[in-house]
Amino acid sequence: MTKDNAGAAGFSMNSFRLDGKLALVTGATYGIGMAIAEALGEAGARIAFNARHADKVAEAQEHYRAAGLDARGYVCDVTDEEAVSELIGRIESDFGTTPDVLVNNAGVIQRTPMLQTSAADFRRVVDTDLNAPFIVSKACIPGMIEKGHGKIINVCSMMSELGRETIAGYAAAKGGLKMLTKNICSEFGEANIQCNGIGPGYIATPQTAPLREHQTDGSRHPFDAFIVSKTPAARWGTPEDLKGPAVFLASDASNFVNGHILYVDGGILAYIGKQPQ
Ligand code: NAP
Ligand code: GCO
Repeated sequence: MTKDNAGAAGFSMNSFRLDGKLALVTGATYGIGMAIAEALGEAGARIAFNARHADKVAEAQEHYRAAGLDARGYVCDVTDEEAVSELIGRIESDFGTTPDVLVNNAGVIQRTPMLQTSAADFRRVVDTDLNAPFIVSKACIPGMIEKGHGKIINVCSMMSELGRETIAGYAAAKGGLKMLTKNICSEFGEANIQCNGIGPGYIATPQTAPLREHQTDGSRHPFDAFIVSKTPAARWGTPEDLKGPAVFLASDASNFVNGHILYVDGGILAYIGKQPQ
């Protein structure tokens, strides 16, 4: 049995370590992507990360290095197939290898009623949240096949399962990302590549800040109170809550987990919601 195919017989607590691995985390200049990159780095991986804004990439690189992590940032828009191909080439040149782990985290959202959402707006969200994970996965899979192993983690969403007003493009993209995850699982499982999703619940990041802003009278945003009532844990998640699940799915400990969406939502998807008092 090769190391890459170690099954339950090969398990030890070191199975959760990522020493010797290179992880690419897209959109990791803040938010969930930064938390996941931190976790994979703390588990021993070298980190490559990207985003669109050079100043934020530089700040994040300093953040990771100050935390003692071996990280290198790149300016790259994941919707640009040519730029992504160049990114993987630069990573291979800089690190001497291609990613063992890919986290498709970069994402955007637009909250407008569907009838006020242009086709261009819809396409822009789908381009980043669905087409880009396809593009980046396609750029990383050949290197994983050559190595005989690989881990792809797609950052899905509760909206991979549920809809909500004003986010038609986002929900459509995240639903598609769930199925892309299952398809990559199906097509590359034999190459010892595991592709799974992480489905965060409502997490306190810049992306959800508009849903948590206090009202002019000092009261909580109605959506804030709504989410707390819908969550058994009675709180918003934090990026920290995603660290353990990400390390698990990136490590040998999950070598027989494939095509699975691991929801990290405090139980929202299981709960009808607290009844009004
Ligand atoms: P965020 O705070 O808005 O951060 C998004 C990150 O992605 C930033 O680093 C951003 O940097 C980067 N990015 C955006 N578009 C990009 C592009 N085209 N190319 C490269 N980088 C890009 O979002 P978040 O809340 O951390 O969410 C991260 C992921 O988790 C997203 O896929 C989101 O859909 C998903 N998610 C979030 C929640 C939540 O409640 N927060 C829940 C479920 C799922 P630049 O803008 O500088 O490029
Ligand atoms: C929204 C939120 C959600 C979260 C997340 C939930 O407007 O409903 O932004 O979509 O980002 O995807 O899992």
